[in-house]
Amino acid sequence: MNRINFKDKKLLPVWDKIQKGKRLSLADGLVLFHSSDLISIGKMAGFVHQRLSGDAVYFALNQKIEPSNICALACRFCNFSARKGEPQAYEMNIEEILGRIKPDVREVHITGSLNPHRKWEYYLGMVGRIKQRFPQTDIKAFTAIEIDFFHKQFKLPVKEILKQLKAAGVDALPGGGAEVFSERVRKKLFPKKIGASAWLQIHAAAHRLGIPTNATMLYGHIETYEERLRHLIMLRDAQDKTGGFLAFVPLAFQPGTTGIKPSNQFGSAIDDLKTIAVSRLMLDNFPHIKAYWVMLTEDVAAAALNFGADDLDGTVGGERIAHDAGAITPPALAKDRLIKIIKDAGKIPVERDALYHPLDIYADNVIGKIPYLNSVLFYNYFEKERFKLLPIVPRRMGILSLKGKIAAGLFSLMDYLAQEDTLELMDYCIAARNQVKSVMLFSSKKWPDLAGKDIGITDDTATSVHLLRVLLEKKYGIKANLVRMQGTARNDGDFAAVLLIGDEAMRCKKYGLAGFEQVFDLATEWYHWQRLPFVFAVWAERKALSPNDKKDIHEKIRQTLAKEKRAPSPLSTLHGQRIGLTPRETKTYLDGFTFRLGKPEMKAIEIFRKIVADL
Ligand code: V47
Repeated sequence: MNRINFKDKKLLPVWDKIQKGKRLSLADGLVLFHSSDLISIGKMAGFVHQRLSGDAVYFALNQKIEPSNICALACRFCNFSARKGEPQAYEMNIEEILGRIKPDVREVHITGSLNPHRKWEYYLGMVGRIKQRFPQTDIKAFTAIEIDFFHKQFKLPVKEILKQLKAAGVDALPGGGAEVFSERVRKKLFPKKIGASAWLQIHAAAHRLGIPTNATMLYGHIETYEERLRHLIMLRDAQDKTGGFLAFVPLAFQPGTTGIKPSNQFGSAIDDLKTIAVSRLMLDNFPHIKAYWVMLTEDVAAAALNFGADDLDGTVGGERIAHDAGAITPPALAKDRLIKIIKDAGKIPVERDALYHPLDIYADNVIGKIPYLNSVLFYNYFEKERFKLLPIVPRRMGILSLKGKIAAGLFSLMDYLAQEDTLELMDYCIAARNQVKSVMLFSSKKWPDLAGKDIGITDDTATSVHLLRVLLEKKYGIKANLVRMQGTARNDGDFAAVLLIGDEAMRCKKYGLAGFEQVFDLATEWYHWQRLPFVFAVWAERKALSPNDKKDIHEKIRQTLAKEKRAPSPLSTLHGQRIGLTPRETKTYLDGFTFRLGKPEMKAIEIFRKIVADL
């Protein structure tokens, strides 16, 4: 593992915990915040970044819409809000909002004020019209504060508000309004705003409806380090329960003319970088940490990419909240500029949508890495050298490969079969005999009773969805409607069953998915029918790669697997731990796979290919 030359020896026990995948405590967090060994803190956070996101750094072509600044609240830290009639007060109508969105935007981020003069239909109409005019754009809209306001203003339950927004086109909620989960600070700076428990309940309600969300923390004002850490720990606990948070966004306080005098140790680039790094280290269950350049400045955000941040937010046209409070950053950043910042940090620029699906990448020599436990043995010891690693779910890897962006990787079987003319099969695969444990149909019914029913399909699958169809139609002789789901796993009554894969399937198997009492393992279903293993993924590389590159990749995989045989990497256990498995369960799970393509595997591929073609 990485070597770090610690100046501050008090950090050594913390580093030991991080390497062993143990959770950091409040006391550990305080050690980090009080240490001046900034570089070591950054390296530890970089280690976690690498483990979770590989070399990826995400950004979006996005647009902020702040429909109005007329607000029923008057929080002390906010320079944005206004009263109706004041010269700076404004309200946009829906046409104005539509006029601000450029066609290439892939994420619209809507937050505003609590404007008591607007009707519920205005908000639903706004979302619906944006979706209708720009169907390729994800809508990340309304903070928990606004959701709570809608609930009170329009006398509808929170769940109903969220359901209607989702039906209108909201894809995710932004993380604003959390400020700092401290009653002391709340009473002083934003006494009329909802507190921690209401904020967390609204996010949990969104997660249960399959709406993923972000979380923020406004730092650098009157809060203490301990209050920051308690905020992070509350978010970490909430994430353990729902798994629905995508990104954490530390927001650097902009004093503007608020009159708030930040504590002395705050407001520096050192504090910003440390806060990013501590967030990465404490929030071990958050997939992404965002360096919001608008409030950090471009230079600090660039440095943050080596302090644990794996997301730069995006181009951010139209921002006002920070700029009204005196942020010195430009109003927007060009896509090329973001790509350059990320490349200069030695990372892969990954253009994403609001749900972190990679839409494009801007780097060569990228090796795709399926981010599930079943694939870890190929990557734990992978010496990437001049290659870069991009964790990416199977279906998305297939799409990027079609654009010629993936040099090699573990491909979903169906993607390999569809791209056989440009991809060359290697000797390695992920195949399961008898059971796979991570491709599961969670069902409220027995197989025959699924006829004619809607089955929710995880957006990540490229092969398992075909396996499911094959089983339904050829093994059980029934047809069902397979519907792609967006967002997190849930049961909101829309589906008779849901198909999940990878870590999400394992987590749901372990903790159960309410309403779905029957759990079917698709590899078992296939095995009992065909008496053959099932090949879920195969290693393949671009035919156009140079012979040297090909040789290099083969050699690296061979060495990785050989090293695993000699000394199994503790990283597998750590990964298992993150999804609730004991070390023994992780070992048994991994022992159940075949990683070499043998005769039975090749036969299984041929049979599957024929049945799918027949359908
Ligand atoms: O909630 C208000 C903050 C937030 C100031 O979810 C201020 O991806 C600094 O939430 N100085 C809104 N901050 C912005 C926000 C956000 C931004 C980027 C990405 C995401 C995301 C969310 O701005 C408010 C409040 O905490 N804020 N005033 C100020 N003077």
